[in-house]
Amino acid sequence: MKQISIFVFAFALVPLFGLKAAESSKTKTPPNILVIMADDLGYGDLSCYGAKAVPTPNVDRIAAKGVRFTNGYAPASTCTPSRYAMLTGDYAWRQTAKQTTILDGDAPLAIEPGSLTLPEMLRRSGYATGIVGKWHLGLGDGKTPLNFNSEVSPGPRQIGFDYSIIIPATVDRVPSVWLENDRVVGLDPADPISVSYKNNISDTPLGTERPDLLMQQADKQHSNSIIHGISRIGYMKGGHSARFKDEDLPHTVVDKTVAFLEKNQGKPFFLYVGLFEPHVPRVADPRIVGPTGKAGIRGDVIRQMDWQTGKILDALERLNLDQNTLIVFTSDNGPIFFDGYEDNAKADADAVGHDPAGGLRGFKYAAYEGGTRVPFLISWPAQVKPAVSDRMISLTDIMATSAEISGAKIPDGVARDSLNQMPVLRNAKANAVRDSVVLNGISGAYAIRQGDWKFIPANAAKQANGMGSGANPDDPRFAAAIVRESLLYNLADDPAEAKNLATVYPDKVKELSSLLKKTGVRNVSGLAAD
Ligand code: NG6
Ligand code: CA
Repeated sequence: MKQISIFVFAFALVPLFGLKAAESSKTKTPPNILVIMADDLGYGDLSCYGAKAVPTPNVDRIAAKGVRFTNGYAPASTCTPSRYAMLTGDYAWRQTAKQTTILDGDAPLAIEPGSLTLPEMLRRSGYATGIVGKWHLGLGDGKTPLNFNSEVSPGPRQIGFDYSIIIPATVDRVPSVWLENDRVVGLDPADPISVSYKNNISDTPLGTERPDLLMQQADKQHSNSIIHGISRIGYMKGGHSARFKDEDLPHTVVDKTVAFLEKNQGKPFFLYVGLFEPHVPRVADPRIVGPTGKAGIRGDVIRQMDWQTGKILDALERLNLDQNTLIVFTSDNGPIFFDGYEDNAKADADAVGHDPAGGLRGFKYAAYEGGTRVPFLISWPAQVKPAVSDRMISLTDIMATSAEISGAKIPDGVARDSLNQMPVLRNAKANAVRDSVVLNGISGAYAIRQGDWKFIPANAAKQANGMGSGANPDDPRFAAAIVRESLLYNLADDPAEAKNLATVYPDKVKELSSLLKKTGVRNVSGLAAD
């Protein structure tokens, strides 16, 4: 009797063990890695982070399946340095030779070709790598003038992406075209493109000349060439058949992303999707969002961003890739209402009580929390349980985390600001991997957060700078980013950075000041002498 029961018991275990073995070998396949980065999306802009007036059910699907970080950071409050940091694992201010402030559409490549970036690391580990959407990290070598009529290189494909379909800078900067694998899409050789950020070479009227042609009135900086009813920063001539229409952008993003997923479903892949929303100019396609919703146009383009995310998630599910794909959903910097175009964003949001920064202080451009703390979701259903985590994480950490799960090695001196966050992803209650983070605003503003303390040294800037060519340095929005006196906050008691404790805790100021110096930050006037 005893024997029989042991036999039965052992037999019953066989299928169980068999299943376990199959499961673990399946999850041993390196996961796909998909980074979806919104543009200027704030900490309070998603319904999974508490937004009431802007529904984001699709992004919320990622939150429901993964870890929602409440202390996730973009290391800069503007696009170029944040994306640089994400792709290299280094804070952008570490590099000296190249420019990593907001780049023009004809600026040279800001990342060294051939360097070991996040995509290059994964490519060397056998991943298929691709980028779809916003680039804004420069193109060309800076020696020969950029020529958009032939191969535009070096660019994404020289820093690790096998496949690339990008717009060069921002939607509000010329050239208003797509580049696929280094060539302008839909270009007629008989109508070559030229671009200038200095001289008016435009063959379409300027915003300043024909405001009657504009869908949205714009400030002076955004009033150069008009492309399909929107005036942009910079002058563009030719390339008429290649010029995108703003309302088509989300469709191209979805189509190209889904095509990449279909093509590469058989191997591990790394895909970086740079969504354009809710950055200006805000143009929503009514075929996607229907009539304008409660929170106005900014709410509409967030819904449009959510729609694209949903289409991408649907494709992953259809291709059975959803379990073993690690998805990061985040933003490159905090939100802003007015950023050059009169689209009534602030009044519409105020009317429904929508706060894009979710109660944090400041906006895009500033080193305050509102400029740098962003939505940060990571899901990987095969390995990571849903959780909410208050542990600190930065965009730079995507690289070391990806190395860990793909088996790639990061040599010394590379990805210096990147930390492997797998311990936190595996156990939301694990000790924090990241103890501090450095944040960088415009005009040389820096901040360091360590634990609950945040220190923002005064900087010497008299006027705002670092906002890209043509911007008005006297603009009050930029002035708000300048730090005139050193600031110390305790974020646990004062998440909105309202109570400056710098004179109350001078030792804390000293400690964080020397910690910030130790990271390598230079030329900040408010740092204490050693
Ligand atoms: C600024 C533009 C802004 C935006 C930004 C880049 C002003 C007045 N102008 O120069 O509209 O294009 O550059 O944004 O602010 S980012 O998110 O790509 O960094
Ligand atoms: Ca941005």
